Amino acid sequence: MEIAPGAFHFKRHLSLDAQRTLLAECRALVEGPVPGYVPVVRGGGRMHVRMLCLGRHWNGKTYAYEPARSDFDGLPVPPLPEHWKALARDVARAAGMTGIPLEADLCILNYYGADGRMGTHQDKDESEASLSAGVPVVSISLGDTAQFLFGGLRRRDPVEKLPLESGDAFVFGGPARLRFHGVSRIVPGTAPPELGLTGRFNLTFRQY
Ligand SMILES: O=C(O)CCC(=O)C(=O)O
Repeated sequence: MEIAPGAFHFKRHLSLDAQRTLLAECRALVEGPVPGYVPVVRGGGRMHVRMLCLGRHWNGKTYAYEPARSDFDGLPVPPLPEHWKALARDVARAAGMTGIPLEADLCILNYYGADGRMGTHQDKDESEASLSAGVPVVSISLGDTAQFLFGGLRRRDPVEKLPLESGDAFVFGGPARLRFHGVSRIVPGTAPPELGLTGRFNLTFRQY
């Protein structure tokens, strides 16, 4: 469903089996040798998610990408799995983003607990070439439903509230690439029981 020019919401895009597989991979990564962590951003505030970047690390102090986590523990960023890149490419293609295909080279994986949230922001730390071409961001959600906020190109523009449920994909590219967005809250207990997940994982795939 196209919710605005360049913005698409695919409900239940991933089957339950695909969600289960992806969830196992997310868990293994976040608990792995380069673990998820709670970033402290410029100004000293702690984010309300546990984050792990793959492919390139997003530094919350500089808002720049880098190969190792210089704002946290200095560990090198884990690679972005090839089959995750393919998944992101397929979702972007399903949105009809054929003129501006996504060759993701990074993914920000966020875990939201019951009190998880993310303030509205633009994803604008990718390269000028990627942003000006409108290369899409592909977001995939697993677990508890999030109240997703999708605004306009200016912070003061009206914001639409969209529930992002487990297995949903959301794509924003082209004219929507720089729209403000965020997560106001997580709805506890809404994950499919088969997943055995409390909270929510979100993966955003981007092309630097
Ligand atoms: O969790 C979400 O659905 C949005 C995540 C997000 O805005 C981001 O990673 O920049």
